Amino acid sequence: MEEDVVEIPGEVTQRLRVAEMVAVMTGAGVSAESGVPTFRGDGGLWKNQRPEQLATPQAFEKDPDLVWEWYHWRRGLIRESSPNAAHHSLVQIERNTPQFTLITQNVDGLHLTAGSKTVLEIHGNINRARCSSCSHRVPLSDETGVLTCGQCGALMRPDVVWFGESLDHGTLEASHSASGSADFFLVAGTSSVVQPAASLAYAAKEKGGYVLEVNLDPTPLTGTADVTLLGKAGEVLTALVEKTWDG
Ligand code: BJW
Ligand code: ZN
Repeated sequence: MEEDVVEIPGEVTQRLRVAEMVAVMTGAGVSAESGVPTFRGDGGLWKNQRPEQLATPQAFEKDPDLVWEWYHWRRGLIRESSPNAAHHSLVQIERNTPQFTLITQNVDGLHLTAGSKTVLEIHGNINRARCSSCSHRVPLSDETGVLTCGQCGALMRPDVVWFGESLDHGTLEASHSASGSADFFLVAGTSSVVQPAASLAYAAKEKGGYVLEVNLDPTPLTGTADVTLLGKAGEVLTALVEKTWDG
């Protein structure tokens, strides 16, 4: 059977090859080929739960057992997964670019496992817990149940950003700065509906950056992006790297 070949327009590779500053925004679609479920759309939903139902401070206040159970279950899945071709391609892009910042909404840590160096995890990391009272942080491995703080005894919570919560100020500042100065901004595997993450591509475009979107389907960003390549992130990004630097 003939394999599908992803067509990468020459304009895209040309722009990427000459870019001084590349910024990338990734979302759950980039980890989908590692077997990590996305939040929305077909095959999405973690354990049939909408993120709006469990990824909130209100849900945690009401039922910390349920929320912790959900996160322990997700962490177990993530522990079994490994980076895919999309993560590896982004490592290659970083190596080939003078200045590079990878902004990720993903909490699975797979970009760091793959070897990306400059990574801003704007929604936190599921493999850490932090105290809801004193901000003490601990790495997690195979814990179960509700966790309490070793420093002050208060409830620990996953070290992620829930709906209605502010993103870490410094991380958000760094993301704005990278987006605003990027001459090439790549948005991959995100539905581009969650703020403030979704706004960064528009900011990059306004400042004159070239915006490439990679997704299985069109998103609200598609009308604004310079080019949208529809396909699996692993396949499209592999083809992008090959065509940009290997011929
Ligand atoms: C593939 C693929 C393959 C699949 N290859 N592609 C302004 C306007 C309106 C609302 C707001 C606003 N400002 C703030 C808000 C409220 C809210 C918000 O944005 N709501 C919207 C839903 C409307 N934002 C917040 O509350 C944020 N806080 C904030 O702004 O604080 C200040 C403030 C507070 C209150 C009021 C106003 C201001 C915080 C947002 C935190 C989001 N947290 C979560 C959970 C993290 C922890 C956890 O993991 O449990 O982050 S929600 C969830 O969504 C998670 C994700 O990072 C995030 C984005 O999802 P993502 O990555 O885009 O995944 P999907 O599943 O949506 O999409 C996958 C995509 O991949 C799809 O497009 C597929 O097609 C594609 N795909 N396979 C390529 N192989
Ligand atoms: Zn504490």
